[in-house]
Amino acid sequence: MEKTLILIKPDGVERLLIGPIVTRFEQRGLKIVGLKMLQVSDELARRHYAIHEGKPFFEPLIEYITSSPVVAIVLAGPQAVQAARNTIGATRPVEASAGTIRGDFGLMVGRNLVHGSDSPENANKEIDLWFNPSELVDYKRTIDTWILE
Ligand code: DAT
Ligand code: MG
Repeated sequence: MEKTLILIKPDGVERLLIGPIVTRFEQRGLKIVGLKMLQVSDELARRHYAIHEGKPFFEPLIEYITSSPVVAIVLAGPQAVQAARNTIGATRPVEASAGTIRGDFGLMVGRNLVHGSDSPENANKEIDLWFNPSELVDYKRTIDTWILE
C-alpha cells in the first residue's frame, strides 16, 4: 500500500482542529499507520522544506512550522498521496475547493493548516525524515473489506 506523510501544522493544532482534520482522512478510508505530536526543530523544518530554500516565503515558512507543535501522521492506502492531496486541497486556501480541509478551514497560504507529500517518492523520503521505522505500525483493519475492493 502507498504511504504519505501528513502534518497538521501549528495553526491546525492551535485552532483545535486536530480532531476534525484527522477525521477527514479517517472517513476517507485512509489508514493511520503512524501518529505523533512534536515540536519541530529549526533543523528538521529546514530539511523538510529544503526544496523551497531561497524562495521569498522560505524563512516565514520555517518560522510558521516551528511556532507551535505539529501532529505528524503516516497514512496508507491505494494512491494515498493523491487521495490525501485531494482531501487537503490547493496550496492557497482561497483557491481550494469547498469540502477540502484548506477550502473549509483556511484563507491564507501561510496558514494553510496541513502538509501532504506530493509524490510517492517524496512521501517515502519524508516518512524517513519524520518517523523511525519502529514508530510505524503494521496492522489489519477488519473494516477494510468495506473500503478496499
Ligand atoms: P503544498 O503545501 O500545497 O505542497 P508547496 O509544497 O508548493 O505547497 O509549498 C509548501 C508551503 O510553502 C505551502 O504549504 C505554503 C508555502 N508557500 C508555497 N508557495 C507560497 C507562496 N507563493 N507564498 C507564500 N507561501 C507559500
Ligand atoms: Mg509541497
